[in-house]
Amino acid sequence: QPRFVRPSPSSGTGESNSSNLYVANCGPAVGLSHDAIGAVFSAFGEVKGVYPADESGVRVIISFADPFSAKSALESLSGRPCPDLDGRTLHIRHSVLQLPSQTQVNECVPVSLSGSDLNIPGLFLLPDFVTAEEEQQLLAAVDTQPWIGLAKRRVQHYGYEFCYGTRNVDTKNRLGELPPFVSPILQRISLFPNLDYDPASLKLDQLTVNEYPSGVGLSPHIDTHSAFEDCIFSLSLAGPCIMEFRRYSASTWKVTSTSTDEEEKPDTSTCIKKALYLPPRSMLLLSGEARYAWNHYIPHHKIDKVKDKVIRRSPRRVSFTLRKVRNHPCRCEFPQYCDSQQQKHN
Ligand code: AKG
Repeated sequence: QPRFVRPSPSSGTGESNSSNLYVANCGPAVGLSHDAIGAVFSAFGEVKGVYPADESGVRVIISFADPFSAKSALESLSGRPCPDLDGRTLHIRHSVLQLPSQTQVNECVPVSLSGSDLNIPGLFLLPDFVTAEEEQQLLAAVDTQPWIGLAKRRVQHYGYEFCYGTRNVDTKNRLGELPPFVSPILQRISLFPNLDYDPASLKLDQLTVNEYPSGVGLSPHIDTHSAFEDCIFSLSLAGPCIMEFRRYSASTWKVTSTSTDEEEKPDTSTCIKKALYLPPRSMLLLSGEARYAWNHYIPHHKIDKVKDKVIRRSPRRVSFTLRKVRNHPCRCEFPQYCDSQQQKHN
């Protein structure tokens, strides 16, 4: 069964004791990640999670730790343009829901073992990109550096800091060169067989190291077009994961009124889902359509099903995501997903 949380039919307007809110008109289909949405709502209290409400990619459930925070967020944010969420007008009501369990298995999307099986243009997976010895050296190197604790995982940033609220970088605030321990990886990337670019032009200058404990994933997102150039590389270390890819076509979905009681337009959006097994030491390249038009997502599972095997997540997965910070507006061929080319929605 899909792991969407569904507001109960009785949740229309009553349920004011609920800690959960149903929020329409924002989500990954319009370039707003669950992290960015969670950051806005956490101004009103502890947010336990942000979940897709359905397949549209423009409706989410926000689960607060207590009903007072939910009520206060609803009263402050509903029916008004939200400057921190692209100026979109949020339509919010209380909701009763069943939270998805972290122990659920990814039964809905069959998992491919090879990047080419996914048939997503611009996506490539190279297994064994580093050796087991190099993997240990890279893990040892980051373990000597300070970690930044996020709600469920830890991160390190090099080159430029990545800001989770805006999902962007401050280009005026360069932290410095990338650390020497990534130099061998950068050299090897320049030999990547599927690059459409002259390797000398890649000039990767931002590294985010993510450390995921078992059962922790990553909410669906497209890396902000205006923040980073085309090619995004992600090296998996220490443990495997399943990465899901979703392409939404929700550009026609729109709420035309600012009233919370207004009928929403019928959901005509669709979502194509694919899933890929990322083994430790593999390198994933997202470029072109894969980078600009597909959300990527790591399900919050402790157990993954790959072909006929059930695989328990390892206690730790560490990824190195390497990107080039963009210094000019994006002019990609996917304007519907491009913050540089999108007009604001209200
Ligand atoms: C991100 O940091 O935005 C990622 O997508 C990380 C992906 C990964 O962990 O492989």
